[in-house]
Amino acid sequence: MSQRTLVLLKPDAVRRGLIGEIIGRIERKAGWQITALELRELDQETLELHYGEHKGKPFYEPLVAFMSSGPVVALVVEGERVIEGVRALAGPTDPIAAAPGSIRGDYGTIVRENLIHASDSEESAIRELKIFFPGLS
Ligand code: IDP
Repeated sequence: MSQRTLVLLKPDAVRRGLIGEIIGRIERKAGWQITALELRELDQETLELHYGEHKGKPFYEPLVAFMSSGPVVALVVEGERVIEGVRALAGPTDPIAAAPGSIRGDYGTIVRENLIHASDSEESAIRELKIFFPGLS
C-alpha cells in the first residue's frame, strides 16, 4: 500500500544540525522516496491550520512560538506504509518515553522540542500535505 506523508524537521532539529541524520534514516528505508523538500519559516496562519486541533490546550501557544522560532524542513515522503512507518521511526511524542533507536528516543529530552512531525493517519496526511505543498496533485 503506497502512501504519501508529511514530515517536518522541527526548528530544534535544524538548529542542532540533525537534518542529514534524520533524513538519512528515512532515506535508508527500502523503497521510500523523498518527493519534495523545502527549508522554510512557518507563519502563524500555517501553524494555526496545521496544529488547529490543539488550539486551547496549554501547550498550544508555546508550541506555535517554538515552531516559528527558526526554519523547519518540510518533506513529502512516499512509499509502502510510510505513514505508520515514519511514526515508528519518530517514536512517541515524549522523547524520554521513546525507545532508543527512534529519532525522538535518540536525540530528544523535551516533549515540545521533539525534533520531528509526521502525519498520524491517511486523513491527516491529505490535510497536512495540502497546507504545506498545495501544488501537489
Ligand atoms: P505528535 O507530534 O507525536 O503527533 P501531538 O499530540 O499531535 O503529538 O502534539 C503535537 C506536538 O505538540 C508534539 O509533537 C509536541 O511538540 C507538542 N506537545 C504535545 N503535547 C505536549 C505537552 O504536553 N507539552 C508540551 N508540548 C507538547
